[in-house]
Amino acid sequence: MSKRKAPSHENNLNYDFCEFLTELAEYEKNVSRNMYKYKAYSKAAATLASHPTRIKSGNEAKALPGIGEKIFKKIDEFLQTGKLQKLENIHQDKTSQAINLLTRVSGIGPAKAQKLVDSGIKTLDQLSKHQNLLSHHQIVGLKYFDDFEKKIPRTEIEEIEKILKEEISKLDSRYTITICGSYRRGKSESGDIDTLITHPDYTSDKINKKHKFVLQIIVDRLKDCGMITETLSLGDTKFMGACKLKPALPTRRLDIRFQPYDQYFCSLLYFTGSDIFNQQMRAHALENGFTLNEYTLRPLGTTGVPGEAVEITSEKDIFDIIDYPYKKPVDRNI
Ligand code: 8DG
Ligand code: CA
Ligand code: CA
Repeated sequence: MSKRKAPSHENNLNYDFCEFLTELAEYEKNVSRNMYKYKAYSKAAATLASHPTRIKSGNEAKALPGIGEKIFKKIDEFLQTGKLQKLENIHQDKTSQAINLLTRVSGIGPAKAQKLVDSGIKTLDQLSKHQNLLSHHQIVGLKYFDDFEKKIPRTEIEEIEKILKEEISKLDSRYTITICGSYRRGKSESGDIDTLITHPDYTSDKINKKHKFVLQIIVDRLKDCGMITETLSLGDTKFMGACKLKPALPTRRLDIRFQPYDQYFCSLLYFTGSDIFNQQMRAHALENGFTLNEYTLRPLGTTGVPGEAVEITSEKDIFDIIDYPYKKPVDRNI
């Protein structure tokens, strides 16, 4: 994934709070590695992002779900002083700075970043002199550090989409290829290219599960035509890599998922996001007795054990079944 960012600015009257809460969340995830606190800050940011009015005091925020004492005090501090002392301190801290920098390299997670910092590596220059400590994914991530942080204009993704569709349909015209993520949500630029592929012959039941080489064949085809230039990782259903449309353009991050036909709509919904939209929709599903993930929607029995996957024939089906108002992809930008 591209690195997590604050909830979208659009229609968000509490954007500045979301921004500092997301930064605190990132700090907890990357530096303290406290996933509990990370989730608490992320949840608070998501709540404020979708709140229809501007929050005027910590006290007002307190009434909202997921806003506890620590967070409403921070909102007050921010409203009164225009900043947060905790973040000011973090910005001054050399170890935090180094960990934040290193985790921006694709493939380097918080634990790896901490290890590198412990062994004295704090800059990209130092990192490039110690590539023996890195995996293939991390070496490629470092090589394209600048390129991978550049946003991809929508028009470029449109061209890439056309080529992906042309090339893959040469293998078999029955593949469905959809670019998801921020592109499907109508954004004018994206961090990477999230491609979802399915085919009616591949379903999740045992007999049709044998799609081991399908993604490999697709990736080979895209390499042969010059589109895919790097592989970060390749499994049966998930490819992470890079592509390049023209020599003069940057190398772009490309993710491909190959998903069973019967799970296509849950995957489409998940892979379209946004991340925060997904969290809210999954929470709503749970309140209505369903568990929703990137593969299936399943009812929860009285004991809380998920039942058989519900048959889904469209993205809208999922909304209808959990009784959530339908939102078009462009309205999922939270
Ligand atoms: P961007 O690339 O333009 O920055 O935004 P994006 O397309 O929304 O983000 P992404 O990081 O590429 O993720 C694509 C979708 O995957 C995202 O919109 C929702 C879904 N997703 C989650 N949670 C997670 C997660 O933890 N990791 C990844 N890789 N994807 C996630 O809902
Ligand atoms: Ca992605
Ligand atoms: Ca994306």
